[in-house]
Amino acid sequence: MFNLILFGPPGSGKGTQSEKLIATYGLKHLSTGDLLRNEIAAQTPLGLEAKNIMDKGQLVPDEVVIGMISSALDNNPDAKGFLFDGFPRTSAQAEALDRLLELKKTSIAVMLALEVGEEELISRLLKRGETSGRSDDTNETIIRARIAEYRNKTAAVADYYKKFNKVEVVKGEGGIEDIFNALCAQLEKKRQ
Ligand code: B4P
Repeated sequence: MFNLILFGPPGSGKGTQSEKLIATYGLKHLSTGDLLRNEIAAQTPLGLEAKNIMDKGQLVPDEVVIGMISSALDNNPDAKGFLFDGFPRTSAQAEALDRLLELKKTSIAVMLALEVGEEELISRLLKRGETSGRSDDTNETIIRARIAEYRNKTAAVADYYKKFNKVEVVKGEGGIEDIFNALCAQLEKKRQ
């Protein structure tokens, strides 16, 4: 089993690059952002609670997202590997993920970390907000709050995986195809 984390701030291209990586490597895509938006669309109690938090640009509680990932792992026993997109976003989530994977006798092979400047992130997300219908993309104050959450709570997750020598940094600015090729080159190194 080959499991990878695609990491980076909001708007760094995680969702965009995940689509291409899963198509190439046949991995199961697990995006906590998508799972939460599915709950919102279905108007479940979890979705209603999550929408309030996401509309403020804050992170949803750890136990909620860890529970969603745990179920998703159980529901995909035949996956040949997972691509985690937008998860883990806190140190507690990272530790929980390690435990869940250990139960399945597997682990994270690599974290690919996309680096993008703050003004580029804001401009990308505002542009997506013009068409996406995502309420967290239309307001610059909310976008800045999401980036602050990333700096305060999520950036440290990379330090956690650095301890195990699992982090590869890739520049996330430029053409989508060029960034994809750079991600694949790092991924291939870890598959050997
Ligand atoms: P996510 O759904 O994870 O969304 P995101 O980080 O905002 O976006 P992503 O990084 O995937 O977007 P992409 O760059 O592909 O999270 C949303 C919210 O859900 C969070 O704020 C939080 O509240 C909650 N949440 C999710 N997971 C959680 C967790 N684990 N714990 C707690 N809360 C959680 O795309 C951005 C735009 O850039 C697109 O329009 C794309 O077309 C464009 N783009 C991509 N690459 C480009 C390039 N190279 N050049 C120009 N534009 C590019």
